[in-house]
Amino acid sequence: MLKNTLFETLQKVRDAKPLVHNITNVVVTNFTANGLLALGASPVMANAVEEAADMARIASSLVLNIGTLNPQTVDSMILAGEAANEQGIPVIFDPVGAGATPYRTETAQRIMRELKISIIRGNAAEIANVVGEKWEIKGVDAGRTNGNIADLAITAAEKLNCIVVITGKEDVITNGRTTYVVANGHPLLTKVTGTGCLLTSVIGAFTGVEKDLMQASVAAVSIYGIAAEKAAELTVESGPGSFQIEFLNQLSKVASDDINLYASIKK
Ligand code: ATP
Ligand code: TZP
Ligand code: MG
Ligand code: MG
Repeated sequence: MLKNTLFETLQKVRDAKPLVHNITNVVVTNFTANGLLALGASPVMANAVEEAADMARIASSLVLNIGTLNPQTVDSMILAGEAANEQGIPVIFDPVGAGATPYRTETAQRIMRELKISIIRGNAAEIANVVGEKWEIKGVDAGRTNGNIADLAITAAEKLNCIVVITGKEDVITNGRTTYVVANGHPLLTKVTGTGCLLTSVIGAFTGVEKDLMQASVAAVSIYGIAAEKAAELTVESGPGSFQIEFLNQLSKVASDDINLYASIKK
C-alpha cells in the first residue's frame, strides 16, 4: 500500500467530514466524539430504539460498541445495523470485553450472526472469543498476548466473512486473503481508556469516504498510530493525562510528511 494513498484517504475524511453514527459505551462517548472531530469527521451518538435506525440511515457509517451493553442498547444496535445493511452503509463492530462474561460473548456473536458487519476491531482475546476460542481476557483488556495473532486474524476473517483488525503492540488487518501488519502506535495508548474504541470509530470515519475497506482500515490504523507517536514525543515525560490531550491535537495535524516519515506497514 503506497504511503501517498494513505494521506489522500485522510484528506478525503477532512474534506467530506463523514457523519459517523456511534452506538457506543458510556466510558468513551466524549473521547470518541472529540477524537472524530479532531480527525475531521462528524460524530453523532444516538442510542434510543426510537431513533437509532433513522440516524443510521443518514450516516456515512455506523459503529457498534458493546463496552457497556444493556438490553436496550443491544436492541438499538440491531435496529440501526439492519437499517445500515439495507442502505449498504458500512457497519464497524467493536466487541469490547467479549469473553469476559457470557452476556458479552453471546451478544457479540449475535451481532455477527444477525448483521452484515464490514469490519470487526478488537484485541486478540476479544476476536478469539467472538469466533469461539476461549482466550483469557481481563475485563475489557487483552489478557495473554502470545500466540499467532496473524493466524487468528485470518481464521476469524474467514469464519466471520469480514475484515478483521486485531490491535496490540502491532496491528493486523486482514480480509482472509491479504494481510497487513502495522507497527505504528505507542504504549501510552494503553494508559488512556477508550483508545481502542476511538480507533474503531476512526476506522468508521475512513469507511465513510473510502469504498476499498482494506485501504480504509490500513490508513486509519496507521495514521492513528502516527498521531500517537507524535503525541508521545511531546508528552512522554509528563504522562497519560497530557498524552490524551496531545493525541487529540496530533490527530488533527497528521500531514503527508508525517506519513512518509513514520508509516510502518508490511504486507
Ligand atoms: P485493550 O483493552 O486490550 O488495550 P483496546 O481495545 O484498548 O484493547 P488496543 O489493542 O490497546 O485496543 O489498541 C488501541 C491502540 O493502541 C491501537 O492503535 C494499537 O496499535 C495501540 N497499542 C496498543 N498496545 C500498544 C503497544 N504496546 N505499543 C504501541 N501501540 C499499542
Ligand atoms: N469498561 C467498559 S467499556 C470501557 C471500560 C473501561 C472502555 C474500554 O475502552 P478501550 O478502548 O477498549 O480501552
Ligand atoms: Mg485499551
Ligand atoms: Mg477495546
